[in-house]
Amino acid sequence: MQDEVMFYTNPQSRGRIARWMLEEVGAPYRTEVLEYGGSMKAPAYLKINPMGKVPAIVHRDQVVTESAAICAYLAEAFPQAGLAPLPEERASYYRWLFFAAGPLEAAIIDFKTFSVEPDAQQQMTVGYGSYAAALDSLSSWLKGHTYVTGERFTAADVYVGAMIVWGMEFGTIEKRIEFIDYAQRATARDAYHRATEKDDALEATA
Ligand SMILES: N[C@@H](CCC(=O)N[C@@H](CS)C(=O)NCC(=O)O)C(=O)O
Repeated sequence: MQDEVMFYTNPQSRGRIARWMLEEVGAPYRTEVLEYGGSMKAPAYLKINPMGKVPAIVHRDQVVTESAAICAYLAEAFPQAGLAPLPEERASYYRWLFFAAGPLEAAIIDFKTFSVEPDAQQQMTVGYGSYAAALDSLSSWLKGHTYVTGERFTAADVYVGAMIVWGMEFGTIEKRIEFIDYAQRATARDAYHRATEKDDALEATA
């Protein structure tokens, strides 16, 4: 199919973020489910993503890995969806997209998954400072903004939204009122429901 996106994923993975974005932009796409430790680490897939991780997409012979990059790429490759930032939205779009994919994700994994907490000295070096500081930073921003860039839903909300929605579900993000309200807005999207249904169905057959 012309302009088709090849989508490599596993329903129990960050691939759910990429699928949500694929559904948002209405891209024609084909899904290949990879198995942990199996096809994900096989030579054929390592040629696409040498990390042997999902998600990845291939579009117009180009590979994109990293969920946040996939969201940003698809917003630009399918501009008719209106999810790329307008010039006046770029500052907060890039700021929070990179914040979520970098410091915030590292804070969550270190503190909540591995129970690692940097001391005061180490907090000056580590990009997220502390889990509490990273969460405070995002929640205070969302207190004054309907979406990441203001009043309009963009690709940054798919990524930040996914982190908040699934983080609260898995207990890695505190259930603060700003996060709960924001998650309600994000998960009200039709594309979120379509993506969730498809991944849940795949998970049920695994
Ligand atoms: N930074 C990457 C992380 C990708 C990642 O770690 N994916 C996990 C699943 S959520 C994976 O494929 N793990 C399999 C492995 O490392 O063998 C992203 O945001 O896409």
